[in-house]
Amino acid sequence: MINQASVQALRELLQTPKKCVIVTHPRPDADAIGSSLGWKHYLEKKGHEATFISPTHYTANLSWIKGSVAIVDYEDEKGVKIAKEKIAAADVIFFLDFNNINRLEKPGDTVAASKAVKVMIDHHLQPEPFDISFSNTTYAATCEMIYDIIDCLGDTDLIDATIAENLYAGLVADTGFFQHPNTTPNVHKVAGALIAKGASPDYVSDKVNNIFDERRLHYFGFALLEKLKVVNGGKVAYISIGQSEARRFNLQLGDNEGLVNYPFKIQGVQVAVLFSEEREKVKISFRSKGDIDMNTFARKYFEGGGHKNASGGKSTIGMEETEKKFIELVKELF
Ligand SMILES: [Mn+2]
Repeated sequence: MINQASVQALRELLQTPKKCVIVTHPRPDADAIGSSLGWKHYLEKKGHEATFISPTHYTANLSWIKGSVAIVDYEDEKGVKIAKEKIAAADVIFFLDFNNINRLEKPGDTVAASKAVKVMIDHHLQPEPFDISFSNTTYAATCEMIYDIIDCLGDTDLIDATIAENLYAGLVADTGFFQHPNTTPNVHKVAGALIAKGASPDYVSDKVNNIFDERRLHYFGFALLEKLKVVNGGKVAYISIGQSEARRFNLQLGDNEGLVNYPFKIQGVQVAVLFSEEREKVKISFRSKGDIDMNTFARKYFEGGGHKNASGGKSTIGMEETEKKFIELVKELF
């Protein structure tokens, strides 16, 4: 499953101690942070220097992940300075859990200009070319790929409880606690290996899952009671959150995480969507069951994309018009 030519190239590249930088996508999730920290800890064990730079802040509910204190935050003044130094000195830059340098936002230009060898490890569609690429959409999580790459390099002995926990976090998050269709035999194989290496499934699942404060749970209650609409004969459900509602509940980065999945609790719902109004656009999250392709739908109509069952998009025609456009176009999916 892992590209063996890329493994060989990586093995040669890492034969002597290297200065490594790891970057991931903005507003990183558990897979982005778990894979980046797991890979950082592995590289350090191999005698390399490794710095993990997050292009933006990450949500406080991920700060339990071991090693997160060392994350260099590019949205932080001190972080930018350190990041620029590390990028300038880097021999290798690893791109984890995304596959397009343009997505990096603020550090994008500095990273793109670097002469370092660029290595991408990611499971999303439509990658751009890198010096060394590990791109495979059959993987559920970048964390799962990291495990298999370490395995291909013959180094599973180096996976300690910290690395195991880092990787397990992304694995449970990106498979929805082993409930999404991407939960393959390999996912369970890797999960089993990580538990054997010291990852605690109850601890990690509790940390990933039970992260609300009272305000946020009330917000979900409000969204489900007042804002949920079911259309298309019960097959499609969506929730739209306006800016005034976001203010009312004092919404913070990451507060909408997971809300889009709740409509699937209704039997028969096959497409669930969250519209959230921002200053100049409406941000959209698309989710689907089975063969319904939200990646193509988001690309075609809402300037976005992602995976078949989970993708994102945006719209600049306002909330009301966006909802209308969506209700009309979503019929095509059935
Ligand atoms: Mn991922």
